[in-house]
Amino acid sequence: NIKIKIDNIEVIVPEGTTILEAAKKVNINIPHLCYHPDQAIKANCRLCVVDVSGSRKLTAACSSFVYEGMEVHTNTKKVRDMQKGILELILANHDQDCLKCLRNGNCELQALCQRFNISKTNLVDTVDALPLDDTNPSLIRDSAKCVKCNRCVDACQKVQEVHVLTHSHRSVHYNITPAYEMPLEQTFCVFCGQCAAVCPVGAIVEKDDTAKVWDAIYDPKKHVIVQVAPAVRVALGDAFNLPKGTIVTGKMVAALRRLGFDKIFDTNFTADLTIMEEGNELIQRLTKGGTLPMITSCSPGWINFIEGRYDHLLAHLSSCKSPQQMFGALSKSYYPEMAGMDPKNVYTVSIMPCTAKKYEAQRPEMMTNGVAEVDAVLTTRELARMIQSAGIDFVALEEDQFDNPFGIGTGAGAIFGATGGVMEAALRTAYEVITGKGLPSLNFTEVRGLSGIKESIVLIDDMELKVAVAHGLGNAKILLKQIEKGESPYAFIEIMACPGGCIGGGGQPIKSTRDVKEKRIEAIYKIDEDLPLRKSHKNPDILKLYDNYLGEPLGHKSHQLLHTHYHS
Ligand code: HC1
Repeated sequence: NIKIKIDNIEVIVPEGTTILEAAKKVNINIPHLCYHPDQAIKANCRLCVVDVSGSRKLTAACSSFVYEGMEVHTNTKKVRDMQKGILELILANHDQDCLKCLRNGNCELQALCQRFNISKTNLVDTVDALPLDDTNPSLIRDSAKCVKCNRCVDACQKVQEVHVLTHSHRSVHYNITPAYEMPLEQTFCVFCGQCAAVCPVGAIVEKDDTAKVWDAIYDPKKHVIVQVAPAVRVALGDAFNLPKGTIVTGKMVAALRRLGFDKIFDTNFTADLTIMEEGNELIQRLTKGGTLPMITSCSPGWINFIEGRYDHLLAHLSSCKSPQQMFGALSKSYYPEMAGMDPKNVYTVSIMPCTAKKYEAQRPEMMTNGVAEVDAVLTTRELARMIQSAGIDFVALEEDQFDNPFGIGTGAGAIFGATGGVMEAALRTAYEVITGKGLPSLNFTEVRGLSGIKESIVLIDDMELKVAVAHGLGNAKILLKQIEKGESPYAFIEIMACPGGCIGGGGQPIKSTRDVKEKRIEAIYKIDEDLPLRKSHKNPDILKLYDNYLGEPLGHKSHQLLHTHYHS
């Protein structure tokens, strides 16, 4: 361990700790923009400069490691003047129309300017921006707001290995952009939104669809129903300053009712339905032959990735639509039929942790009876803004419950929201369906947690089923390369585009750092543990749905409504 002094406070930290991290230990928050706790050191914004005794120059705290006896001063006049100067330069190159920005109130640059009492820059406005990129359904890039911190580039290149965002030009013309400054739509962007999740300002944000949803709610001819994804309920509370990982299911349903939705349903229900279809598809491929390993298909960022980069492996994908789209299909078929409504009057909204879900809902394959299955997708952040804009005191709300017939989700549906959850849910069902016996333990702990790739061998009667889970597209690539070489030892693979699974989705409240993800994952498994039903094939409403409408898993009607195809 190493002993240093920061602002005359003694700190003892392990060797290899940076000054910035050491300062955090004693609650000194050194200003920074490019630093992100889950990313590699970049040291390009230089805002974190500090004065180290004995050094003639100021030192970047994010990239300098502590040494025995070091004395650091974070708050001298020289340091503050330098930090203020850097901030003013950044601000001079930044669109300052904060009222129009989705990150207003949750912007790291805004917070730093407030901290340094900078209300208006005296420097000449040097914003020299590329046109706003709003050509795709998921994300908006506004280079007039970019602070060139490179966090998005890191997320796109090092974590997701998608390599769309990169640098262009030099010096004052330096920019962050896709190659040749192309709009995202024309690139291999998968719309996962991991760039937006780490952006400190409003340079990359979700496409805001809240106005569309308000219009539908106010339209007396529309019957507006909403489904909520498994991972939203463990993250929405962040937007209302609740402790990270607070489970807010009941309050969330109450808030949706107050917003004016006619019915509030649970995507966990169609997550259970996905398991019925996908589990049976796996059993069919295992017993009757079919492409193995079979890979899950519910994460649209992942689907965009395989379609764009690994289209020769498309046969490995399960043909199941995602739970969002299974819900959408039922909402325009079974639901209006049951309620005696014209499907055209049903307006279906999804609340998702994911920006790619906006893209998924607009795919031409996702139409039922000639109408879009899902009419609008809002991210968790957009839902939070709707609740705030309606003046609802979220924390004070009494808990409410989902409506029927899509209101019951089992624990297996709930855990879809965390990496490994789809695999665990599928194994709970596949084991019992194949063996006809009850599982000795429902918890497949080997596929849980934040390791990049997890694997497990499950014994089903005398069959050894080898399975793997990857989250984050960089990790997915490793498993795909094995398949390409014919060396994959697995029968079934779960892939989720976002690190941590949906709890770390690109549309979740900012920030989703590793410690926050851990809390959300804990909350997801708590929901599962506390539910009386924890296996999809035991969901009574799913069984009713098959009896009354679908027939059997993989049957004709299921194929029509719940399965899809992929293309390059
Ligand atoms: Fe997900 Fe899924 S788990 S993809 O992460 O399969 O977005 O939460 O809704 O569709 O259920 C997201 C979450 C979500 C789907 C389900």
